Amino acid sequence: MRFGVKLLLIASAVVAGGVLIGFYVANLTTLQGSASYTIPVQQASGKPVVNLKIETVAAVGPQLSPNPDWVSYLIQNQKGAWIRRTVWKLPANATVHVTVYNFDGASGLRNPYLARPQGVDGNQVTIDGKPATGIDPNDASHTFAVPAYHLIVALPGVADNAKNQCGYAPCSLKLAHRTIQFTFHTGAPGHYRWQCFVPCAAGWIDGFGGPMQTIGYMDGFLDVS
Ligand SMILES: [Cu+2]
Repeated sequence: MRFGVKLLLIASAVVAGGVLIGFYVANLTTLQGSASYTIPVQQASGKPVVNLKIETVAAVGPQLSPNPDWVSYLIQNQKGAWIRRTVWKLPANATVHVTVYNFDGASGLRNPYLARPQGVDGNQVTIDGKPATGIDPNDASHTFAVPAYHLIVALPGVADNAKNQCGYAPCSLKLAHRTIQFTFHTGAPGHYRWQCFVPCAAGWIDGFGGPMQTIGYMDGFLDVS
């Protein structure tokens, strides 16, 4: 084979490989349930205020995902339904009041430092109505973290022996859960990653595969504009 032909074949193979990788990445970020959800905005003293209601579940269930056993975040839409969307459109310079209902048990944090809330008002949260500036790292079920905002909140888990635990999501508030509330502020417009840092993906290598690295489950984006 002539050198020129060989070179052309190699070049086409490299381009084809690149295109396939591109499709793979696009698939991860678009097809895996990453459609965005626009959170309704209210105004208080002329400033945008958003109420974010989310739940974290041990198993997302067949109703909400082709991967029913995956651990997941869900967001409540305006009709009160829990939907699997983790890309959230938020206004810039807004106050965001977050309520997380966690239905999952504890997995524990690898880094105990992450058990102290940071990047939220007063660097404190309320847990089941009581103010807290940290939790036992072993009790962490998931974290809500926005690295660009230096924001991290560890969510304590439901006790192993709790009655009425939720099997498959969507989980009703009548079932055993923890309620974690905090407030943070969006700044300039941008596309900010958020994610869980607890190795909560049971059955995956080191607990960090599958739902921990797929948009639409344990991570997403804040689209601030
Ligand atoms: Cu998690």
